[in-house]
Amino acid sequence: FDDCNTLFDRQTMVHLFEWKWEDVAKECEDFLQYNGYGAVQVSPPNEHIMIYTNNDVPWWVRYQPVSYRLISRSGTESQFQNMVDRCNKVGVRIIVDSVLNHMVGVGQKSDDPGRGSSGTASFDGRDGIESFPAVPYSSTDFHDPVCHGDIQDSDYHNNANNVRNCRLSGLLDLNHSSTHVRNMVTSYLTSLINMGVGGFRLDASKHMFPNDLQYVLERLPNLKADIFGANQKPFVVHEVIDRGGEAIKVNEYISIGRYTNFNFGAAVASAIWKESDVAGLSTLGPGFGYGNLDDHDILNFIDNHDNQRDDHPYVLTYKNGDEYRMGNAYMLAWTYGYTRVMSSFDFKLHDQGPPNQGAPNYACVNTRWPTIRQMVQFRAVCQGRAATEIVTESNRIAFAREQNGFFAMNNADSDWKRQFDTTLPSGSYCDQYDGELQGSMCTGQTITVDNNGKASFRIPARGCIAFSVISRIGGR
Ligand code: ARE
Repeated sequence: FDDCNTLFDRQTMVHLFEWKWEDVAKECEDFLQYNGYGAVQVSPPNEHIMIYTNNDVPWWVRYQPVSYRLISRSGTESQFQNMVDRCNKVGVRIIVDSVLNHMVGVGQKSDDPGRGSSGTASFDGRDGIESFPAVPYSSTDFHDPVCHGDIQDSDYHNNANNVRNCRLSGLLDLNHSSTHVRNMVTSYLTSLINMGVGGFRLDASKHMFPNDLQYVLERLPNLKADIFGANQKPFVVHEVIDRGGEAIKVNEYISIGRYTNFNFGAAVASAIWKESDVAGLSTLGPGFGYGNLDDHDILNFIDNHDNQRDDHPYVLTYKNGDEYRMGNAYMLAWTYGYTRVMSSFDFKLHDQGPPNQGAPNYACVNTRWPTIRQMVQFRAVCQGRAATEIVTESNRIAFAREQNGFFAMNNADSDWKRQFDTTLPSGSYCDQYDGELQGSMCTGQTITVDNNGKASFRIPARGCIAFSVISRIGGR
């Protein structure tokens, strides 16, 4: 379940958080296929609760399922199928955010004012009733006999059973040891595979027993052979937050997929904020502190849809502007894990739902980050190339990607000027961090590499430089 099943030169996933299926399809065709993106993580496609407050529907309704029918704020089943087909056709995989741990929050029911569902299913989440006829689930499918209440904060540190049996903030907790529940979630994931999806981000895996998940995952069919080739297993990444000191350890999940490495974004943020030294980022990888497991165990990211909404995020988010650019650039330049970047929407309030149009209106504003687009291409062209010629100074790091690329980050407050061994063929290269190559014109700094692969150049204070064989002026 570790294999991302993406094309070799497409090594980054993008989370198109809350995007509509029609917009995702268009994004695959118009943008992602040309820029090195291998996969899209899409918001949960199944039917969910709708809660209307002040003319808004919070983003988190997507995490309260009422059935496994494919009808959500992002679109209908046929729109979903159309997106999967169109993205696969241009070599971009769809990874489905799958909410298997629970159903709606206790007490929510479809006939309450201001409540409903994104489809037509009725449901009654009152304690003890717990009825979801469109699956169907009834009260016996939940964990109430083992734990009738919420997970407590202290459980995270000392009671793994409670974390898995009790309710995560009031969400009705399914019992995955039950044959019926196992069959229902297996058939949900199976139907998605049969529609052509490439894998799953499993929401709240921490809150489910690994052996129950293993039972389900082992019963899934292979991916569609006409798209992915014969005998391919779906990609699986478990949402497990384990930054140390937890009763539940990431290691419990890595035999059944990758896990979401929350340490990475934290380490990059603290280095960019100078709480530590960016020179130390050269050790980010297997063996670097707790939870930094092998490459194939890891999905790395700078921020996700949850921690970007924290009151005081411990990670960089779009609100950090240039620092966010630096953090993402570092992640994409560095060799570790499979990477995921975030595409969401501007928000003022934690609960705020997406803007009505679902996707940015590119005709009016250009909301994409050119640096991230360039760095995703950089990562694609450097795939399989080790980081070599690593140079570190205080608050500075630079490295080559073995004859294919070169990256430097200068987090000091003065310019960094020196000679580097780039390992690149001689020629003139265009900086992909602050500029880009447009035809034969470079919109940023030009770097000249001599016959020995050496180049002298300046990296601005608190800035980066990146260049690669695809930014060679005059071609590779
Ligand atoms: C909403 C309301 C709640 C209400 C509930 C039920 O906000 O007030 O009680 O509905 O009616 C998202 C939102 C929630 C939202 C939920 C359902 O974040 O606010 O609740 O959707 O609509 C833990 C889990 C981890 C989880 C995070 C948020 O381990 O799995 O909490 N992340 C995923 C998703 C979320 C989603 C859910 C799970 C639920 O990414 O977007 O919630 O499907 C320590 C621990 C972590 C713990 C963390 C926070 O770090 O180590 O394990 O994460 O604290 O508690």
